[in-house]
Amino acid sequence: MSDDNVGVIEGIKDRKNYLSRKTPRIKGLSFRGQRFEQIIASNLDKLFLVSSVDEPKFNNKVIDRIIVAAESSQIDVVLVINKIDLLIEQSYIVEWKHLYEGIGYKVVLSSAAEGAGIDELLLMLKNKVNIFWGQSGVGKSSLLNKMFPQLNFKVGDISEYSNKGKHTTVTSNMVKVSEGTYIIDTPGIREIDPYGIKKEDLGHYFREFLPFIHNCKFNSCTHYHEPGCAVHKAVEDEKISIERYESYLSMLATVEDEMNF
Ligand SMILES: Nc1nc2c(ncn2[C@@H]2O[C@H](COP(=O)(O)OP(=O)(O)O)[C@@H](O)[C@H]2O)c(=O)[nH]1
Ligand SMILES: [Mg+2]
Ligand SMILES: [Zn+2]
Repeated sequence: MSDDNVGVIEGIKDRKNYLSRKTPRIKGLSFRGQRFEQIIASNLDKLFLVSSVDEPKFNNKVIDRIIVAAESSQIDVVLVINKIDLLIEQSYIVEWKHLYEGIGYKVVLSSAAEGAGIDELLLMLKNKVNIFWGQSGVGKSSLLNKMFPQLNFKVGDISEYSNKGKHTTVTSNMVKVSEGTYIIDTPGIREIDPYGIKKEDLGHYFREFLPFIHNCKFNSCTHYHEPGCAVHKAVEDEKISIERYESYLSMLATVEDEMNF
């Protein structure tokens, strides 16, 4: 602040990375069907991708979309699977955990209700700028409150996920929790369409595809129906999981739609 109480910009720091999405398809945020880039947060060290085993149901497609957003922005991802206190049968969640660990992501099983995984998360976010992202209702605010009770974030606001009209809010507040440690909660972000991803680049954001991509017959291979596709072959050989490949194909379809409007 200057003497006369007017803010003065003293410098603009370079953005090392930023997370963005396509603006939702609603009046005021899109124009004749065209959607723009909306920046959610910048200069991030880690993205905690929060999901839950139930309420809402574990959804790997949503997870993979957020991973693509993070990978395309070069942000480190930690997958958090919350509400493990609701698990009756452990095994299927453990299989998902192994799948993502096999690709190279850290996976934390947590329960904001019972405290599981909290210490592990606290260690991971120390001295970093961290963003918490994931579907509404998975327990992002609850986990943050459990780790930092002084935050007192609002929990379980039904309007966040039942009121479909309410997806314009992307106000995400950054909070300093200790020297060098920052967290950003992301309330009310329902729609997660990564912005500006070309169909020929999409495969690069599925890490486990990388060792195969260069063996595809065509440089511009989209790993869908092209002959001589090494990614497709790797799926057949069970070197790439069918679940991840299906996520890839469903994203590929939306990328194509956007380009053809
Ligand atoms: N059983 C259970 N419920 C949880 C857990 N974490 C959060 N919840 C509940 O899930 C609902 C949504 O939590 P909230 O933190 O607001 O989710 P957010 O939208 O991701 O921030 C609330 O009713 C919480 O009490 C958990 O670990 N176990
Ligand atoms: Mg919340
Ligand atoms: Zn290919």
